Amino acid sequence: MRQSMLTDEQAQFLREEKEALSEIRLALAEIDVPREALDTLQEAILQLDELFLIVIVGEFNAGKSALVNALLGEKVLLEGATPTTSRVTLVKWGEKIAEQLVDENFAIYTYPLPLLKELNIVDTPGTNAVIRHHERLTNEYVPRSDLVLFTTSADHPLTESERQFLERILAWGKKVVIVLNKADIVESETALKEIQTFVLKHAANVLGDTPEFFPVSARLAQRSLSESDSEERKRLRAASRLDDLDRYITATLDDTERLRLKFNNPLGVAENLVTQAGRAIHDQSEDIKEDQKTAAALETTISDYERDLKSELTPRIAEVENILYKLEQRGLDFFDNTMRLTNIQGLMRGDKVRAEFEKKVLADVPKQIEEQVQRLIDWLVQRDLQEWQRVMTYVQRRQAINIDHIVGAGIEPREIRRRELIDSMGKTVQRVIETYDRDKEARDLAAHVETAVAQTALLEVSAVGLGTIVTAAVLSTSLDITGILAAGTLAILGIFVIPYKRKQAKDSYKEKMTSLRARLLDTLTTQFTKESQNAVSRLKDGVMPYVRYVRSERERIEKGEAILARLRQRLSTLRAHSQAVIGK
Ligand SMILES: Nc1nc2c(ncn2[C@@H]2O[C@H](COP(=O)(O)OP(=O)(O)OP(=O)(O)O)[C@@H](O)[C@H]2O)c(=O)[nH]1
Ligand SMILES: [Mg+2]
Repeated sequence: MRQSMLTDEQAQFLREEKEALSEIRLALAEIDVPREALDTLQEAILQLDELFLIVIVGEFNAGKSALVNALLGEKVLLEGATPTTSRVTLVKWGEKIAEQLVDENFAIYTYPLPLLKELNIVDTPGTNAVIRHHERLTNEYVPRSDLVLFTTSADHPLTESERQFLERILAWGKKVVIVLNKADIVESETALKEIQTFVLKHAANVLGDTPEFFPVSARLAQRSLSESDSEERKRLRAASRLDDLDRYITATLDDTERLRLKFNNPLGVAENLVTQAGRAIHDQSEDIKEDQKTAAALETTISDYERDLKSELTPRIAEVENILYKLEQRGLDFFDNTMRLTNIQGLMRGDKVRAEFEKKVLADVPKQIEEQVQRLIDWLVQRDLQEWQRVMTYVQRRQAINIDHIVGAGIEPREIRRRELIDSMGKTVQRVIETYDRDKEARDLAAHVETAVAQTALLEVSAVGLGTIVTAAVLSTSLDITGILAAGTLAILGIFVIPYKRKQAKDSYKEKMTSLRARLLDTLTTQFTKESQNAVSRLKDGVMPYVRYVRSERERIEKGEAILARLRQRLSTLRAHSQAVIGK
């Protein structure tokens, strides 16, 4: 865009627009928009500094090259009945007529025509040609254009593939003008009107608006140029109707209108990319839905599991506590019943008292405790296996969905990654379940508990089974007390001290039992909490890579959505601003 044509305000806007679009491009790069799309936007931004660009598109053989030749008034470009134009061809102003084949996809023609000082024209290879490569060239060039001359031929006006192409052009936010070429082959004005109605109706359906429409004959226009008879020349020129299109390009499309189209061109491109990115993100968001459900189910079941273990542990350990309370009570009763004056004979025999104590007080407490702890272990092991099986059902459900979707074309890398994670999680869970040996798990757990109980300095002995440990602990506690009743002591102090001794024995016993209970319960609680946590951790290790991936994907998608929302806002502000500085 020639800066001299711009007001200060417009020049300022142009700078802002370029800056904003570069930022938009960077933001799009952040959300994985494909490289080619970013390049397209870059090209469109650069195009702001170039002359107004008209791109002629249409199916092969529609007469695009003939139309450019007619507009230029010279047979510059090659025409032909078969797919002819193979390069995107830029026609621009130059002092001399020259042709430069830049590469196999691109050519530049220079021509000393005044109109070309104001605008550039691009001829493109026809769409729907057998040579798909041509179509690609055309699609790539469309985003750069400021105005598209959509050329359709009167012998097959607006074919289905043309209609689809029109849709693609519209997606880029282009201003489209429809040229119906080869009007000379239409036999009557009525037939031409019919064609016009048909084309405009369908084009309006696509574009949402009735576009400008120019029926022309490039052939008659060209013929008029070589006609020597001036009357005939005029007649042919009039019959070609090319002047209407000419006038539209030179006059109607005045500076302001061109500026408007130019300013809006890269906005349309950016909007289209945002729309495409939005669609891609939406699809990804749909794709991840099943995984979100699965991940949420896994997280819930594991946290429920964790909570259950915690909440069930307390009452189960309380049962052990209860056994110990009863033991204490029986001990106290024992002292009350045994340490009596009437039983002085019995008391004199410490070993007998001790045997009595073991039989009546300790009784089967060790066995009870052992059984209770075993129940706790069995419950923990059972619950653990059950949890793995539950996790397996969620994994299998998710895998079944993958199998359902296996038919269908190319799987995306993201999808592949997700499937890998699901499969590896499935394998881990499967392996754990298949090799789960309940007896061994229970044995290992029991061994851990015994070691822990032995290690809490309840006893300085190595573990020989929980029951034995408990027996020894209780007896060592109680033996002190029965020791108070040693025959010698009684003999020396006589019978008067018995009530006092009884109280002392009971207090001491109570105190020691309290401490024994506290230590035993504390050890069991600590150990079982640790075991529960291990079980939960193992489960988490199996599923967390997947859960974390799903979470991070969700975050990525949300971030993308937020960026796109911001870009939409930014683009609409830019559009409004563009409108304001152009004064329309
Ligand atoms: N009857 C008639 N024939 C035309 C007219 N314009 C072009 N033709 C003929 O239509 C054929 C195709 O013209 P081109 O200009 O090469 O068509 P194109 O759209 O550039 O084709 P590709 O380059 O292959 O995409 C040629 O034989 C032209 O002579 C016209 O106005 N009337
Ligand atoms: Mg051509």
